Amino acid sequence: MLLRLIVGYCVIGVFASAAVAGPGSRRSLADKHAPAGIMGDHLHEPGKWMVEYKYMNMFMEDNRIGENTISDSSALGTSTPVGPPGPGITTDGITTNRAATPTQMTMEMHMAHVMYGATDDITLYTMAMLPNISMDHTRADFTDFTTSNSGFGDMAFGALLRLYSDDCQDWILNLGCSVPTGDIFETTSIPTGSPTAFPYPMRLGSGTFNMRPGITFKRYYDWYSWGMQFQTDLPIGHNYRGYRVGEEYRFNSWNSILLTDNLSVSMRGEHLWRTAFDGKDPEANGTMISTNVEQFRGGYWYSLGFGAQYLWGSHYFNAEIVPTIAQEVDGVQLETDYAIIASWSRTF
Ligand SMILES: [Cu+2]
Repeated sequence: MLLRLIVGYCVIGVFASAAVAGPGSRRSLADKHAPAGIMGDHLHEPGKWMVEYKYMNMFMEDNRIGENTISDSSALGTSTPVGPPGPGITTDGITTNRAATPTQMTMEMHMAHVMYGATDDITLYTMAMLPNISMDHTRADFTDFTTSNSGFGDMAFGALLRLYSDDCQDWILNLGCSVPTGDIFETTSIPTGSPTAFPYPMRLGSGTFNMRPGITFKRYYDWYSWGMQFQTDLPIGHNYRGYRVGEEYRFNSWNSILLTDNLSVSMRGEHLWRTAFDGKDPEANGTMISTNVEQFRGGYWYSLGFGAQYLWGSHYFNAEIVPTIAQEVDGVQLETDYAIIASWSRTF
């Protein structure tokens, strides 16, 4: 895979403009930001603002146990081990999806992002999120229903600190966090006829304060750049409904190639690890549906991002398509197919 990536870049590189600017203005060209799926990778000069609108839509279809796709009918009433079988891991099954199984889900997210350069070495940011989640289901009698939920999500903010920079590279520490502004107490009457709590993945927030530390490295060359980032999302304590969402750990690496000063293309690889939920919401009945099982939220996902960036004056466009190419879920969960991410930003 790595070899293919390198060969691919060499081919693109032949077509790359030889007349790109020197290292002095290197951070102001089309690859100045990381691909669209990455946050917290760049700083702004003191007194400068950036506003950004970012859109994401993630598509999930079919159920999976571990690494294997299963049919909708075998997802109903499945007895599934807790975690992938392995040395020291119990294979005692949890029987779930007795009432219904999810078959498909889209998670759309509108994000408003503001950054401000406070000093040479510190940039502050905040981000508001509006998730819009829709899930299709099949009942045990094979009738279908769809539930959806949308509203204000958890608000994120933090500070980006420059650890080290020279002519062509940056080390940036992200001291980030989120606050529980997303509602986790909404109900739907669609599946049962009486108000029932939304299952875990359809709730708008985590219900907890989360720490989100991360670290980014970026290096620029004449006509290309690369970077890597380790980013976490760590809930603190339990929310008022008695549970804590899983921890998230993401490792990303990417390359961007300048085709001209104003246009670049990028490729990114993302490893995502999620842990199971802890505690339990007493209203989440895991035997009825798998999206209510705390142990069935963790796993590992590997995705690739193919992106392009376009700089037009002070306007910056950044888009990516992100297929998930490998995943191993704990228990039975919907599988992730792909996401699309697009943003417009402006600095002034
Ligand atoms: Cu910015």
